[in-house]
Amino acid sequence: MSEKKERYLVTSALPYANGPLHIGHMAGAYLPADVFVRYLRMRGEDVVFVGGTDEHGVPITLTAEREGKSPREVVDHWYAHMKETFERFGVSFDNFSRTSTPLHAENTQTFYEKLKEGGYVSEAESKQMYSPTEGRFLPDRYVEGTCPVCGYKEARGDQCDNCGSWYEAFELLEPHSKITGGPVEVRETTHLYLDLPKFTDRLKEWVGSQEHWRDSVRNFVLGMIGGGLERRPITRDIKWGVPVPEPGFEDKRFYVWFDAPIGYVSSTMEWAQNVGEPDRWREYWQEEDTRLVHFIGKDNTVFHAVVWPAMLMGVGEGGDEPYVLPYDVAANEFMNLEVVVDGEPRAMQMSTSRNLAVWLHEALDQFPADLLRFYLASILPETGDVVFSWREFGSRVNSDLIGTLGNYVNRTLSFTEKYFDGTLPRPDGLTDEAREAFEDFKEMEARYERRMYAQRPRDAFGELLAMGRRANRFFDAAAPWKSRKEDPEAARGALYACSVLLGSIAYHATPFVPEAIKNLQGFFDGPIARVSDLEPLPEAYGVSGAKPLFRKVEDGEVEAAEEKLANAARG
Ligand code: B3M
Ligand code: ZN
Repeated sequence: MSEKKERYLVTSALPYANGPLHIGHMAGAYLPADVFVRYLRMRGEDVVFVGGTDEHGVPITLTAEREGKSPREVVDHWYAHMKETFERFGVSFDNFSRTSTPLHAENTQTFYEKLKEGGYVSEAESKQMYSPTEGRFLPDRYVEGTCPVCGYKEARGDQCDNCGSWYEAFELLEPHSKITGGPVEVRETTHLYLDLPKFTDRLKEWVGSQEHWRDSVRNFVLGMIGGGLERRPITRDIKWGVPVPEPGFEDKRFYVWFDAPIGYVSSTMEWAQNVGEPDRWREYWQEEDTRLVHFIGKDNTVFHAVVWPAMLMGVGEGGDEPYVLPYDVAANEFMNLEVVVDGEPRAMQMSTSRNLAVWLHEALDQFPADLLRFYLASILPETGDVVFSWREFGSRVNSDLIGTLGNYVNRTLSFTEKYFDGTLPRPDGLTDEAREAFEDFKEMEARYERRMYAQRPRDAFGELLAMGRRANRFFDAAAPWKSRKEDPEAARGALYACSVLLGSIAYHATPFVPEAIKNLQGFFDGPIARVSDLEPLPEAYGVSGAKPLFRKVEDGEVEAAEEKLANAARG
């Protein structure tokens, strides 16, 4: 239980605005954050949840070139698409921004200036591939050639897909541009570097004391520091991105991973402006007692748990503009897909280029968001990789959501409406069975809360299902279908107790299936509250016009969804 109210700033990774969102995105960085935030709000915590799109870097320019569009056209389209998808899925950002705003460019440059003042930026030359016909330096991903190790002809700029070797682009034989096919050559270029080694001791001490972090994240970071940090380039030879305020850097831009995390700050500033208190972002970024929690996919760990904290340390130095450091970096594992080819299910890695993915906007055309949220919450990749299966989606929804939770709600409400005119006054006393059920609920509520505060929404979800089973057991034992004839007052009292449990189930279900609980409030008249907080018990509960909260998933729907994936896998 949290006695003291905290101040939370929660972020979800900023997805590149270059394509649609898929369920893997959702399970990694958005649904767990949203569930956590919704619960914090219900507990009365002070919380701001920010997000936005990442609109710079090679991922954007490559998409633009492939599609014959400008980077601006690409990001405008996908920003709007992603924003809408997040809304449809019920991700309740307090602000959803984007990194191509003037405010964000200004912030990035300010961060840079402060890091430079602190002595954390240096300049150095390096070798880079240059295309004379295009008149520009080419990022590694734009270069192809013959593998220096195995001779494979279509090796990528930084890695060979045939033998797995890892090398620098200038080591390729007969390198050429992936865009024009023309030859490329090696040239010297100058870049700015962030001096990470200078943060080694501070990072080590700080990470070492983060005992509440997930072991996987902490060990990763400590291992990296142990191996020795290196300077990292923070500029690129590219035309799309935040301009670098240095003479001689007019044709360069900041590296996307330099500006992207600053996007969290920019989004918070935008939020503060929108709520009419432009200075309030400072509370969340600059007051020591803020808990800054970053939800990300594990491939982004190094940037959030090493580079970004170093930037925050460097920028906050000097005292006038201190920055908080992340309280937690909730890095999640990956989600694979179950693909059924010729009756054989197997787990496959998602591949957006092969269209082997479950696109969220398409899934939302077919199913209500709550059903998808429910299933994804049950398999969140908190501790290891997981597999999304349409078949399991159908069975989880039909058995756990509808069979356990929905059924409990339905029978409590329909009995009340049908046999007791929809009104349940508080009985004079509680039976021992009701008292016991209440006590069990209080324990489950406390466990749910601990798990949620520890950023373990999947474990909290398990507690919600346990509540559903416990409540059904109480209902079965009270057997109101029998007692309503033999002892109507006892039946009414039992249904009253059932309603107390129903209010608690609804409360704890809200972060996972918010839409359904909103609908429930249209026909259930009583507190959606924890049993632990019901003191005294309400004078009455009422029901009128109850409807089922969830719809079933049909076999045909599962088969159609499976077929779509199988087709993509066959190619
Ligand atoms: N856009 C990478 C990704 O979408 C990157 C995250 C930025 S978080 C500041 O996986
Ligand atoms: Zn090779």
